[in-house]
Amino acid sequence: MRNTEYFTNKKIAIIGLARSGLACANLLYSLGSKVSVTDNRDNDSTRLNASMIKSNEITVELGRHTKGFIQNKDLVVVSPGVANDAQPVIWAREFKIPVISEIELAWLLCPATVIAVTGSNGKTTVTTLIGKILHAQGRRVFVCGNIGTPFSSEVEKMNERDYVSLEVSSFQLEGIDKFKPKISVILNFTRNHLDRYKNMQEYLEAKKRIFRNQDKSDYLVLNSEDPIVRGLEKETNALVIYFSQTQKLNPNQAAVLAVASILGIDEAGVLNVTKEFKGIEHRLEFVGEINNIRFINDSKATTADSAAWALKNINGPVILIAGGVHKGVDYGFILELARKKIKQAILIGEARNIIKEAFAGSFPTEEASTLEEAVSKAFMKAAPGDCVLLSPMCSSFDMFSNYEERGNIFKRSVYDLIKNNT
Ligand code: UMA
Repeated sequence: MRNTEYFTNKKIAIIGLARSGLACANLLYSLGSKVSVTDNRDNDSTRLNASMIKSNEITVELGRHTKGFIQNKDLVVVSPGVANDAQPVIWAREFKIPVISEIELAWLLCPATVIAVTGSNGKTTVTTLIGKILHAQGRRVFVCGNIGTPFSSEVEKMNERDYVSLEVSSFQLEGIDKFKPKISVILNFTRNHLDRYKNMQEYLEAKKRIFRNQDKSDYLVLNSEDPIVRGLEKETNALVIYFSQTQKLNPNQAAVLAVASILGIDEAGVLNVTKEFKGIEHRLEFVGEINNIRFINDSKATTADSAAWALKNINGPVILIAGGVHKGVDYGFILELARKKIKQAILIGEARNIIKEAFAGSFPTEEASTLEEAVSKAFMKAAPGDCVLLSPMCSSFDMFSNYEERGNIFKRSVYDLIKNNT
């Protein structure tokens, strides 16, 4: 790692004690910082994380944030799920304490070559494929970030010959200062996160921070078919490389090929990996089949755009399970496609009434109070040839800890159905 001495003896408050907060706390403690962590939830998951903190010298505040906890700190590190207008962030600004995001912290320490991938859809697939391609070339690569494993939990293991394939979200980019990837990728830009941003422009401004510090020694890989993304060429100092889908390659694979060419890897090196790639967990993941009824787990789809991608890629009538925390997006814009594909929707979570209204008159909807109940209702409505698809279009936090837990519960319910019906 580099710059480690900067953190020694610094008083640092971390906001949020989920995956990112826990990783930051343990990392900073090992660098000799005086660490404290605050989380406004006091529940099983924050208590479990508190128990995984390396030392009782790290102070933990659960169930609330207090001003005194932030006061007199040298630095505040925020978890991605903590918005810019959260009370402890406001206090930090009042006290003129610098506030950075978890990826900025890891970046400051990172000696490796960083390839950062953002966009509204496809980030996880592209980040994973870049990792696999580098690995196949015998290079050591860490695949982390928004994909699930915090950057700050991996950085201690890295050296200057290594690579990082880093999925970055707009939330993580909000709190960067010096973050400067060697290669940045922007896949696409569509409606998302309007619960956090005032409008699409504010969301785009956050995404654009991925290339804000890049210079002409760096690369920015842009989707030439996305009108908003294409236009970003004017705003960067990095060398722009465009990608577009071809008959042979879908947009994600085309983006990966562009990154590979910068890294000196030829097309064969990419195709060997993409042809073997079975996809990622919770993204259009085939779970099982009963009486020719297929079950697909697309729990990672937290936007209507992602659900639209799933619908386009599935053959046969769909029984859709959707709902969760409403992210302020308009579900109506997928209606044309949804009417062609969806036979029935089963709605769960906080957003169920909003989605029900958006879908009214297009196809029947029903509600379920748990995901298990939704799976069993969907199965009862399905006929041979149909597909039961969990593609929620919403975040998971009203009913689950994260989308992985939601996907795992879906899969478990399907496995139970298979056991009882075959
Ligand atoms: N909290 C406070 N005060 C607040 C608000 C929240 O204390 O005012 C607490 C919450 O109670 C919670 C913690 O802060 O305990 C927030 O944690 P977090 O939501 O940042 O959760 P992590 O487990 O650290 O997960 C984060 C990313 N989560 C979000 O961006 C919401 C994960 O992305 C990421 O995988 C992980 O870091 C590791 O890098 C998930 C995600 O949903 C997949 N991302 C969004 C998306 O893809 O659409 C952006």
